[in-house]
Formats: sequence, C-alpha cells, structure tokens
Amino acid sequence: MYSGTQIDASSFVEGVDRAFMVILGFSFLFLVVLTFLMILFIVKYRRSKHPKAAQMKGSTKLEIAWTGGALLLVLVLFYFGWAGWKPMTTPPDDAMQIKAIARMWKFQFVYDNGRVTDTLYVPVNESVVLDLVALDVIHSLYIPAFRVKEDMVPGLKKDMWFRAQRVGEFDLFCAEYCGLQHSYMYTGVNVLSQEDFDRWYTDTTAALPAAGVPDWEAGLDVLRKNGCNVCHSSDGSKLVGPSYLGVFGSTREVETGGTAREVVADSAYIRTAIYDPEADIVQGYNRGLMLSYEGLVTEEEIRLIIEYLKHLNQ
Ligand code: HEC
Ligand SMILES: [Cu+2]
Repeated sequence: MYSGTQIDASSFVEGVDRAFMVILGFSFLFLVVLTFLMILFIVKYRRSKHPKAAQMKGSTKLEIAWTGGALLLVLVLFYFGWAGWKPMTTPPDDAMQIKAIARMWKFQFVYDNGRVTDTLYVPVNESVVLDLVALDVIHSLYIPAFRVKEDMVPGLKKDMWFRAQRVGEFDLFCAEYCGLQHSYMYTGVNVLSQEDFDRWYTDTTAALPAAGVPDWEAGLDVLRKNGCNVCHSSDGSKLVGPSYLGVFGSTREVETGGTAREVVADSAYIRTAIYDPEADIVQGYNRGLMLSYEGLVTEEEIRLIIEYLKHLNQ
C-alpha cells in the first residue's frame, strides 16, 4: 500500500543520499584498489620471484602520506555527513506541531484541534514538527522515504521535523525493538495537498461512528483504533493480555494491592481495567504492560467496548 522510493519525498532526501553515495563511492574505490594491490603483490613478490625476504625500515614520507590522506578522507566524509544532518536539527519557527505518542504497540498522532489518528496526515510543502512522546519503553519513529528517524525515550523531551515534498503515502514504523508485538507498530504518513489536508483537518464527523452501526461494532472500532487488539484477542487465545472472550460477567481472579481476590467483571470492573490497569492485576499476567487510557478513551467509548464484550458472549 505504501511506496517509499520517491527521490524527492522530503527536503532531507538529497543531503542524506549524497552522504550515503559518497561513503559508498569511497568504499568501492578502496575495495578495487586494495584487491588490485593484494593480487599485484601476490604475483610480484611470490617466492619463486623473490626468494629472500627484505627488511624495510620506516619511511617518513609514507607515514605522512597515509596519515594525511586518511585525515583528509575522514574530513570529506564528515563534511557530507554534517551537511546532510545539520538541517534536521533546526525546525523553522512557523512549523506545524503534531504530537506523536508511542506506546506498546501503537503510534498515535494528536493534532492541535484535538483530532487523534493512527496514521499521520500532513500537508505537502509544509514544515511539520513531531513532538515525540514515549509512554512506556524506548521506541523510534522512522520514515524511510523522508530519511528521518529519531528515538523516542520515556521522560525525554525530543522532537523531529521534516517537510514532505510529494503527495502520497509512505511507510512509518518503529525502528527500535520494543517488545513482543513490536512489528505491529507499522503505519503510514499520508501527504495531502494543502486543500485536501484542510478538508481532512476540519472534518469533525470523522471521529464519530457511522450512522446505523451497532454499538458492539463501534466498540470493536474503538479497540482497533487504540491498539488494544495487539495485546488482547477476541477468540480466547492468550496474547500479552487476557482474551476478551467470555470476560464480561465472569468471575476474575485478580490481585488487588498485593492480595488475591475474586471479582465479577461488571461494567465498573472493565472501566477500572481501562483507566487504572494497575488496580486489579489479572492472575497469570504481568503488571506494567497495560497503561492507563484515561484521557484517550472516553466514557462513551468504554460503554461501546462493554457492548462489544457483551456481544462476544452471545
Ligand atoms: C501492551 C499491551 C496491552 C494493551 C495495548 C492493552 N492492554 Fe489491556 N491488559 C493487558 C494486560 C497484560 C492485562 C492483564 C494485567 C492487568 O490486569 O493489568 C490487561 C487487562 C485488561 C482488562 C482486564 C481483563 C480481564 O481478563 O479481566 C481489560 C478489560 C483490558 N485490559 C482492556 C483493554 C483495552 C480496552 C485496551 C485498549 C484501550 C487495552 N486493554 C490495551 C495488556 C494490554
Ligand atoms: Cu516501538
């Protein structure tokens, strides 16, 4: 679905690719020269031609040549690397801000007007700054087509910026192994024309479930949108968390404040499980994996989730 080869997808492509080609070019040059010299010496100094080994004493000229030559070479590499990297460090002041949130195992993008998505939408030819927030472990936001990648570290304020130059869809994924379902942190950037972006940005109906959709189906949507399904199955199989199948109304064995107890999974229990996951830890599962969804999942959405859980029991 996503294509990532366009040469002008962002303003950084040129600089990064040039540094890459320079390094690749030098590597190739050395490969050829060294291989050639090696073969030459094998032939020229083979035993039958050169039976008596000669003792060489130092040569100042040679020492200067290869020290100076190597220094020059790394300075050239440094220059191209620096020239490609420097523009990435200073976003323009008028850049658009979008908050990028990473958690196990989902990206979410929060816009100034409150819109939340799991695919990144940006306007073309517009500078965009992503505020990088990691909620649990280290993630890394990588957009290969734009040549940008930045670690997302819990508790550390970081950002990254880019200017997309071509309308289209490009890969976006996590490039830091962040646990069992790391590969699920795979989504895309949708670069839209300014017009399309404005229309998308101001579309207030997008967050609402389509008319006529039953509550349980809207609930499933909420689960997908928030990446709950990465940790919870609906078919009874155990993933990182317990399956949704048969949970609602059943008796759960949980640990509350260090003591084991049994509790019936009613609406209040489900609500607490989502807003305060540390309160009751289901026996056989680990604490600290599920984070609170307070502020992300609304009360109404919890109602829809519960409808979905009830639906599974039918
Ligand atoms: C990173 C993995 C992960 C994600 C993402 C996640 N959970 Fe969980 N969840 C767990 C784990 C682990 C448990 C069991 C430990 C505990 O009770 O906290 C759990 C427990 C639960 C329970 C209690 C289940 C039971 O069997 O009693 C509910 C309900 C729940 N999660 C709902 C959700 C919802 C809704 C979302 C999305 C908004 C979500 N979870 C996202 C890992 C996750
Ligand atoms: Cu990750």
